[in-house]
Amino acid sequence: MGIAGAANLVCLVNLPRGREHPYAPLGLLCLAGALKGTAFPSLVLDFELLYRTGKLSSSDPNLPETVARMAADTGARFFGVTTDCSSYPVTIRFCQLLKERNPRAVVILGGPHASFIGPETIAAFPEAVDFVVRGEGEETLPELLAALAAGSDPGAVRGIAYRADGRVVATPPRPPVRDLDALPRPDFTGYPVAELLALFAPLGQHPFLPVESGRGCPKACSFCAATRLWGRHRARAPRTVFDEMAALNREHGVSAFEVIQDNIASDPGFLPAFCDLLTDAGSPFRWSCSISTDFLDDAIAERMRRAGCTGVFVGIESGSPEMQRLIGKQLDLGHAERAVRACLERGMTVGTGFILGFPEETTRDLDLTLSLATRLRRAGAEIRLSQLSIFPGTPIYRRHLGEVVLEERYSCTSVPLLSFAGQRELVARHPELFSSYFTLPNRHWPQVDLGWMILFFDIAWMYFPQPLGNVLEAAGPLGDGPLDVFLAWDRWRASTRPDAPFTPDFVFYSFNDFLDHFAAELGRRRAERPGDLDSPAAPA
Ligand code: B12
Repeated sequence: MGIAGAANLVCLVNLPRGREHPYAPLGLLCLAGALKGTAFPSLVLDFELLYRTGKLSSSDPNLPETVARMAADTGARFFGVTTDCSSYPVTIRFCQLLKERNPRAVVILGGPHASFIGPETIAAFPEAVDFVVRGEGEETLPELLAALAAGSDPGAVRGIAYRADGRVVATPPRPPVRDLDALPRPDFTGYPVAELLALFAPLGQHPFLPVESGRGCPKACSFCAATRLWGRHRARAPRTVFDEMAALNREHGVSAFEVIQDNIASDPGFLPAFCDLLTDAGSPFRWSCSISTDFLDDAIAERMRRAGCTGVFVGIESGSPEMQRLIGKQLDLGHAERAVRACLERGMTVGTGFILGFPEETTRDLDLTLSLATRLRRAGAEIRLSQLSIFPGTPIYRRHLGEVVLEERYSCTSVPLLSFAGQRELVARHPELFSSYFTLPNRHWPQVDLGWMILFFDIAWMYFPQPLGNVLEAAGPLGDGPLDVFLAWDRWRASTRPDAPFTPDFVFYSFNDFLDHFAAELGRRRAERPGDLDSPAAPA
């Protein structure tokens, strides 16, 4: 790190999160690209990578202090920290500790979480955070740094929040970057790419890097902040994306990519042209992407496969047409199911995301979601169930923030890797900042623990998809859906293992016992209602 200690050094910080895959912090690398050649040299300090490579230990009781010391030791004058919901408490703690060590440090937050709660963050933690940048940072950050270095009024910089004369000020929003192709490439030069790529082999995964295809999404779903974060959706030119892949391939030997955008088909013209470009070049890369099923059919799936696409992620969210309408996603669920199958039939992996816990969701909606997920799992898709998280910047946050409750266990999208003394009190005091740690009660459901429900289905779908399917087939004629099966499991757990730990291992190792218990229960219920039912298959 030759530039450490240089005047005007900007340290771009990614705090450790304990993610499921190794990931390059693309947003910070974009900022490094934007600062290249300016008066503000930057370095990306990726604590997630240090954690994954064993250079930081999550069992270090002083991990927040260690991380703050390492950041302070760079000698940087400016610190730009990227934020998301699950790392926000530790982000605040990190900034406090950094400022204690180096009171002259200028701390700037940005990213999808802080963007929506800039003034609130600065008002709550004036000792820790100096500026919050809203939305895209490539133009705002260099402008802000230039204003600070020149000692001029940052009030002229659009898209920031800060404190002036004891008041919190938010400047007018900055319009979205008009031409994404004109942005500098993400700068990987100071980043230890080889170390990151070496992490994939032990996980049995193909090493990949992220490339952006564009920003934003034409939809405005009630739970998602993407549309509000990025403003108008914009695509990059297929050729720019292809050239970036080719350059990363030349420079780092990587031949697989995750194409980053909430929905690669946001601009309907991009995807066909991108596929053709790759196919004409001999499909040199493997790639995956997120796509809305609206845009996915046999023809486009075939085009994607030929172009090297090996996997897609689709957010379906709910199996209920009524919920599709209420959350504003408006998917045609029959089409969604066919779209998933079109990809699976072509050998692609398909990850499907579902959300449980919308405030209006009834038990019937929930059953429809769990049934659809079970069908897709049996067809070969991977299922990711999430508890509804309340993100700042979303309609759900605006409507329901006043109703959230802090359960004993945090909401499962926000289990922090780093905890520190006083974290729970900090979270409890600021639902407006840490909303994703809270739960939104649902009036229509029985009192169920969503954490257990998600753990139950995760394990069942991962390891027991066939037996679970058989159970559902056997329970169906008795009027039971997947929710009833979970409730039966939950009763069985409460009566036989009331102190069971909340762990995947517990669900896994007790699953066969539950199946035996449930088969016996179904047998009893059938016997009580002879003649009502055809002779049903016993669950295997
Ligand atoms: C890839 C991805 C992931 C990857 C990891 C990403 C990574 N780099 O480490 C994985 C799959 C692991 C992941 C996981 C999760 N993710 Co995610 N993920 C994304 C996704 C699709 C792309 C991120 C990206 O690279 N964007 C492109 C770069 C260029 O954008 P950027 O990072 O936002 O940076 C720009 C600006 O935000 C800003 N900026 C960012 N940081 C900073 C810092 C400073 C100082 C400044 C000035 C500016 C600035 O400038 C950058 C350039 O313009 C985004 C959606 C999206 N389209 O961005 C969601 C997104 C970030 N994820 C989200 C969520 C909720 C999650 C999960 C919690 C989901 C879950 N169900 O568990 C988990 C978190 C797990 C964990 N423990 O951390 C939300 C975050 C919402 C929030 N309020 O925090 C997003 C926005 C999706 C959404 N539509 O809501 N995710």
